[in-house]
Amino acid sequence: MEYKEPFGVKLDFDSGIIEKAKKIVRRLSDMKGYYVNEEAYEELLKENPVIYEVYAIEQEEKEGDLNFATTVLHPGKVGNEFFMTKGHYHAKLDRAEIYVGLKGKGGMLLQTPEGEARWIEMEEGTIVYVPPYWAHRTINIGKEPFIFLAIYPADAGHDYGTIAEKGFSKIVVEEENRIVVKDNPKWKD
Ligand code: M6P
Ligand code: ZN
Repeated sequence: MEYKEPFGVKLDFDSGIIEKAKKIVRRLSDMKGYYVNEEAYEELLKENPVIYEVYAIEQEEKEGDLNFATTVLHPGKVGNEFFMTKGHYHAKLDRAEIYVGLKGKGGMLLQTPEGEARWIEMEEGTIVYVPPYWAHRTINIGKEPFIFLAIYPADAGHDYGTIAEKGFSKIVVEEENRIVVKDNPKWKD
């Protein structure tokens, strides 16, 4: 039997950076079609801000193993819709995930394949259980970076296509200084 080598790595709670992790940067230009207000999207595209960074320590896609990653989701809005991650189902749909809020104010939108949605607010110390089959997207509803840790099966995989095509049934926007979760006018059933 060949055993893998255990290891410890340092997570900087302030910046969200995990040492030795693979860094993924997602800019606005990576998210065409994701936000409802296309005019606001095109306008902000002139600046093409970084929406979020992911610091991931990933293993081979094998059953039983675990990956983990932090995400630093920056504050901002496209029109009145808060900055968010792409969101995904797991390629292996029945794989679950755990999120731990580290910093800032945000939340998670979850959705079943039938489009039934849930919104769970997150802050430092909030642990969110993402059950099997639920798509998940995080959203920054604050004025500071929203930082969280995610732990997920190494063989879960990411299915971005379904969300890219159909979106989530709900969107999270600011209306009269309030955070409102409402029906997505572009949601394709
Ligand atoms: C979490 C995990 C990662 C994911 C990241 C960004 O850290 O769920 O697997 O990649 O968030 O979210 P997305 O992949 O939807 O852009
Ligand atoms: Zn996931």
